[in-house]
Amino acid sequence: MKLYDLELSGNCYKVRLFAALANIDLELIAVDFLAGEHKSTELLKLNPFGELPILDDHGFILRDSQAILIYLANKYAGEAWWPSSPQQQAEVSQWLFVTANEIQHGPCAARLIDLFQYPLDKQVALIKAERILTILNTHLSEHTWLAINRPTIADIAVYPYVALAHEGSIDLSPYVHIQAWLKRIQALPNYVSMPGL
Ligand SMILES: N[C@@H](CCC(=O)N[C@@H](CS)C(=O)NCC(=O)O)C(=O)O
Repeated sequence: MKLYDLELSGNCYKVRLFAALANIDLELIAVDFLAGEHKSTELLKLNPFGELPILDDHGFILRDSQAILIYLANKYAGEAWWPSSPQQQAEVSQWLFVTANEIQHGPCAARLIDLFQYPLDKQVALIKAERILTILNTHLSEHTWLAINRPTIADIAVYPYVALAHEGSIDLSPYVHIQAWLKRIQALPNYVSMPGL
């Protein structure tokens, strides 16, 4: 199974991290992002959105890191990371959508501006980041994990851009419950890191 990958991407990292935690073998295909390889004809055929990560599971092509986590967990890791009950799936899913919205437009956007000079509004990103980090911190003051009282792909999806928030000049020190949760994730068996963490 191949992952078209960028080492510095939190979206790619969450797939690498989950694969490590769930003992799933991945062949990493490093994409030359700076040279714009993700927008090449060949890669646009795999993902018309021109984004990474892209998974190729023996010819089954999948884009979007949240969709990839669901697919891998469902197919290769099962109940442990992606529960089968509708209610539990919904509880996990609501955090996957937070990743694609509030996390993406908050701490992730702040990092894209500082690290990669993306033309986004830093003030807006910081306001959005403060809102989601406050909500997350409150949730984690009462919960060990984001959903269903155990580590799931919800934690893995949300983790990277929260842990990398300092690269968008966001200080996590006021968010003590988030900090404790980051440490719990880092203590999971087979945890792997990425540059910046
Ligand atoms: N919703 C997508 C977002 C993927 C995404 O934005 N990937 C970035 C790298 S972290 C990318 O390839 N960006 C290309 C661009 O901005 O042109 C996911 O979760 O995989």
